[in-house]
Amino acid sequence: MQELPNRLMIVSNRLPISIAEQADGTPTIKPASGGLVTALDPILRQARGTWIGWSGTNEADQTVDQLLEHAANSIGYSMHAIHLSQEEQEKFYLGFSNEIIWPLFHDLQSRCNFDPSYWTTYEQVNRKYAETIAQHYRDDTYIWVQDYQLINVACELRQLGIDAHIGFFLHIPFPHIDIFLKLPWREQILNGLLEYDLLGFQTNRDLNNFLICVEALLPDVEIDRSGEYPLILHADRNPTKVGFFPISIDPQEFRAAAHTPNVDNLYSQIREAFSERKIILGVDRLDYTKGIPDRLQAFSALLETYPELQQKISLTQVVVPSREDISEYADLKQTIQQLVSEINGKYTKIGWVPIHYIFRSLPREELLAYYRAAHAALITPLKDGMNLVAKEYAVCGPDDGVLILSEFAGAAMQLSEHSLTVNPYDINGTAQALYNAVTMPRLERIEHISKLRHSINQYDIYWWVDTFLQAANVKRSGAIEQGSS
Ligand code: ADQ
Repeated sequence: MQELPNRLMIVSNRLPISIAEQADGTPTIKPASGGLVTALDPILRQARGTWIGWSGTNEADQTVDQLLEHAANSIGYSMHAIHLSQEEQEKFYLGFSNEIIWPLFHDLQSRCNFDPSYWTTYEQVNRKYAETIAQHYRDDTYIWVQDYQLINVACELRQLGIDAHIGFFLHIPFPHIDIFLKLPWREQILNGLLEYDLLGFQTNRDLNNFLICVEALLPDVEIDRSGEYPLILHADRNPTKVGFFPISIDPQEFRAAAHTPNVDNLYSQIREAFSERKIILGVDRLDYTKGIPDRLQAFSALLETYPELQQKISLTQVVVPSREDISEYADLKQTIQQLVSEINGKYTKIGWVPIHYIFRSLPREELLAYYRAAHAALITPLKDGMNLVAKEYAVCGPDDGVLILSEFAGAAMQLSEHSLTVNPYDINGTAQALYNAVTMPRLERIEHISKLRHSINQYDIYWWVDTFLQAANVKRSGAIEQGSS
């Protein structure tokens, strides 16, 4: 019987920290918050865990390594930084990851820049991650790699002769075969994924898309569908187990954080500022997948079609700056600004501005206060792996709030029955859903949101971690159970 791993190593593009400067200019480490970190924290502590990722700084920086070493005691697990040169950041992160995989996997192939030099750097940086993993890996470690920037890590590890148990979770969608076929490195990406022992997707749709691509492009593999999870069998390597594990949030933590005196205060200020008006809320990273321009147009169509709603409703759109070094993102920022000013220019009346546009990362308390104040959330990505904002609003929003959700968000697979689902490309259909949201009887709204909360309580972030690790045959304690494949 082989020796079974009992340590856990998480590998992600970025480490769950940021480096900030103290008043005297010396750098210090701030632990990041967020669902993934919160859920993995206790497990990493129990399992004498390690987290490997890019620190966010340029090149090798000894200070970062020293800071991380010191932080290990207070954080409870160790962290090791990958250092990336400027060129690597450009070609691996902005290039292959965010100008090829990101748009293609979100069905937006026209936004891809298939620059051949990106692939070489992607391979090279994935090798760098693998080399750092190899330095800190022991025979009893389970390695769990996160997301699309690191697809090739298992392949690089195998080339280094590491025969570890390795799992991978894809946070973004997996596209339909007609789209995937456009990728010049399609076989390499599929073969890279098949070096993992367990592959997790957000939804059944993503999983099926992946299996169809495997069947079409890799005729030498077989798929065994007889067990709980499909198993991809190869002639010359370990089988790959595949499943879908919809990611979630910690609803208890969100509810508690949304009901502190500070948030109460901010909530009252928002509600007072908007007086009796209905508040519709959009919250997104700056990204063309989030459907922000189409959403603004839908709001404009609502005001046009139902003029009686003018002065009675406002859209608050929060956009968090992201990836502005890529021209597509800088262009999107312009488009959004232009649309906001056109719509506001057309409809604003004394004491009423239709769209409140916030372009910055809000402090968490303010974001939670907006969730609480909003009568409806308008979440209309053109495509999204999951979309956690939808779950956060359902949990923190008012007891009679309404969730309007794109049918192309992974979250719709779980939440569509109790939300108003829309095709985000359908401007008039989305406007109509908005009208339905603000005219829906209160009891109906209460019933729907309580069902959404029930589902999110049941399938929370801890359920996600547990289910994935169980599929990997890893117990919460970090020990791999006997018989893992
Ligand atoms: P993202 O594309 O970043 O994540 P999302 O799931 O909506 O999208 O998560 C955004 C997170 O940022 C939320 O937790 C939200 O609270 C936070 N946030 C949003 N606006 C903020 C603001 N103004 N200030 C501070 N924080 C803010 C990717 C995939 C998603 C998938 C997640 C997790 O694209 O589809 O759901 O990973 O797997």
